[in-house]
Amino acid sequence: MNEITRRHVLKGLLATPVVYSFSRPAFAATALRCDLASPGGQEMLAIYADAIRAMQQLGAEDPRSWMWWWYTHFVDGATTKDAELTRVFGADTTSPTRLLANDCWNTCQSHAGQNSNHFLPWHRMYTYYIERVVRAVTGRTDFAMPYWNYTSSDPAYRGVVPLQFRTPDDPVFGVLYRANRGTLANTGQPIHKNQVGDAMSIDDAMAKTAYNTVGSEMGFCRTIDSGIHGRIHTLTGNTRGMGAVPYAGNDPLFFVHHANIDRMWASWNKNGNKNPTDAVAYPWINTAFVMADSNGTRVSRQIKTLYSALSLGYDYDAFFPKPPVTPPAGTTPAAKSLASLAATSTKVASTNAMADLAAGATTVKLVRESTAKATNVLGLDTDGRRSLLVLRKLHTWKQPGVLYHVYLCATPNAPLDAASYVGNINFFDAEFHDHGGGSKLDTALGENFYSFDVTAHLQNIARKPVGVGAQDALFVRIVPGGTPMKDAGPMVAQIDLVRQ
Ligand SMILES: [Cu+2]
Repeated sequence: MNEITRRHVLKGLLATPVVYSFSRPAFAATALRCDLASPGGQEMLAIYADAIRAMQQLGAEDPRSWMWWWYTHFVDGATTKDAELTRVFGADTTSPTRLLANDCWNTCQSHAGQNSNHFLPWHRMYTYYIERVVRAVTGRTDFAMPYWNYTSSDPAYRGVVPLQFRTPDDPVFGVLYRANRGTLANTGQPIHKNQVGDAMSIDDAMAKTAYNTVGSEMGFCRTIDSGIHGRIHTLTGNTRGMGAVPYAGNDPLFFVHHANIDRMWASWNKNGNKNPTDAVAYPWINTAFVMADSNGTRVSRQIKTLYSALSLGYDYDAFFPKPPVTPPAGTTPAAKSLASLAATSTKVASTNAMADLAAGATTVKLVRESTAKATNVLGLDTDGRRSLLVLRKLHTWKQPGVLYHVYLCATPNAPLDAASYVGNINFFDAEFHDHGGGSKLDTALGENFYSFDVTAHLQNIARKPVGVGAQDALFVRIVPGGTPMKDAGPMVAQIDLVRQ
């Protein structure tokens, strides 16, 4: 810590004294998590800043320290969990706190090979327990984690990192600043400003009706995880911050971002969508995660006990509405159950080479499977099923720091216009890292894929005079939204066209 930083820390402490208190009665009423731009949210943000200042002064061996909570997500990418356990706790491997650290650290789900359905519950538990630590270290038992409303319809807030997170010299809020962010993020510009489409939209996710993946179609959990969640990470932080899993938990933006992610889940449930409860079909709902409670004790919770914010004792001041239901053109959704759709999932085309993404547009050819029926436009049929473009096995050596925009075209040089725009992908959860067990590439990446409904795109191609070529081949074009980090080496190993 340099002198200037140290002075500000001290000044900040004087401005807002931190009270360490464990004797107050537990907060009983429902805690209301608010938009951090609201008056109540601003008050909570100051408490959050006080807490981080206090937590940063505690050593990593303390389950209330900032480092403990950063490491619970993932240990500093410059070192390893084992090395940090030894550095922090010494040679004695039997102390209860060390054993707890061993159970807690590096457990973020699902960015290193775990079941992708774990993403929402693990992060709910993580945000919930750090909220309790904030209460403990500040004595503010009324604290509720405010959320960063980057999805706000107000352009002054949409995609804009709140001012308090980018004022390094502020005696109270300076602690929320991190230099390891993108320029747009730390200068208060919309982080999605250079992207095509609307990268802050969550309509795709909110329209999902299944929590988990069905056939080749992403469910709600995966759509949030690899969609808006990954986009916010990629567009706010760099390879030493929010943009990379091993550093993300060190940016105070992390928890206000995840409070908003959690609000999306609570909203999706409030809109009538159900989390899986059948432990035979979905055995992962009994999986338990371990974290430290605010008094340093070990807590273990099964996923199915994390389904309801209200039963955990908190609520939100506002929710996302259900997006208007517009069944994709050419489908007969009413007659088909999700299970039957999954059972009839058929691959009709695939790429025969991996897509190594370049600094400009990368074009890959989708070729009709020999077993697939010949139709007027590849993948377009009248059997009532939808056509999904599925991008699998994303990998990068380091975070490229940009979104990639995907287009589906009839010819390799077709214009990259709104009609051919499919959506965006990011590589937040595609960077190889090891949870400490020496896991290999395949298992470390886990279920890492995107699927986009391209039925309307194919119908659009069919309306144009594209020639006979579109019967046998289509072209996927992938374009970075900005200048990717050099030597990141992002790739998509497999792209398929699936009818489901
Ligand atoms: Cu995250």
